[in-house]
Amino acid sequence: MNVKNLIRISLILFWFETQIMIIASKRFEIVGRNKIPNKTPYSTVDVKFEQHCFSKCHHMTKCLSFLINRTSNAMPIRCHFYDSISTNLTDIQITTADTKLFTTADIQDCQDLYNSGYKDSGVYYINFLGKGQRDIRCDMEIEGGGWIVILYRMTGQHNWNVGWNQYKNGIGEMTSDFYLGNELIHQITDSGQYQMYFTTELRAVDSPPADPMYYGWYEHFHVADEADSYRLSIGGFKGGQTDLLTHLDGTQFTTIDRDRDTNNNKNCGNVKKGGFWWRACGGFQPTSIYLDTNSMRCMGLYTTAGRTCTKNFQIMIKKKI
Ligand SMILES: [Ca+2]
Repeated sequence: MNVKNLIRISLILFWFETQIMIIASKRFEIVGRNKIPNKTPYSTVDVKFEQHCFSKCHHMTKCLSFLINRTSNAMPIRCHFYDSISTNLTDIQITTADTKLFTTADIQDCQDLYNSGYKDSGVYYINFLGKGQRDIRCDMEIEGGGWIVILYRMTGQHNWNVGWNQYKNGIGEMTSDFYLGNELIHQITDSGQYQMYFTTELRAVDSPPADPMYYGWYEHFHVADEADSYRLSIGGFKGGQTDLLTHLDGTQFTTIDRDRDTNNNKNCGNVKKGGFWWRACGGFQPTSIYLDTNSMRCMGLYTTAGRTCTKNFQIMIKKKI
């Protein structure tokens, strides 16, 4: 057996093992069975073997995703080629047809998406950090785009007054309000140097109307492991109205069932009805009750005008380049 055949057989074995195919510099990964992109393929060809779909897509610069469709016994394999990366959930629909959808696999976070031409904020289905396919929400508008959203509260969904394990594993899902979860945030921020950015819209009724948007940008953001109670490192205030977070550098995460804040008299998780990093329970409360007009509990923060309720909250992180 010559070397060429050996390589060919190895590739085929690898293909059956993992459903991932690497051809030269282009790497493909399966992103769905019985799923098809909403858009029309720019080209469709019939072939004898599935591997032919891979090699054809590889040789077309334009091809970024393809579908393998077994149409009939007479013509067993049909390849549909697409000129976009099919990972956005809104671009894919379920079908009863026997299909396998592949897309280029070098998209592992929001920055990769942005660099590949995905400039719309939203939920994408990608091989996140190479850990497997999952939903992830990206912000593509703020400061160069490519931000991974870790906290998203727009509509008051879900109970945020929950314990350690919920904050560890995450609250909600990417298509609604959510918290990504401390364990994953730890893994992300441990994989490189990360920056953090938050945005919030102050409630006009009790905020200076001229300045309803509030934001903060920090050059350094890291969350330690669970053994260290997801200790926060934050610093390098780079932009925003007020530096609300540098004083939380070095604090551990607190929830209603695990008091790790530096307030000796109270559990800030109980006081604020949500989990976060705190010293004296004040300043920045993105996980508090969404809004209770009776008690005036809300997602709040301290501005120069005093404590203010907010309409929404978004916290995101991005690897420093
Ligand atoms: Ca305490």
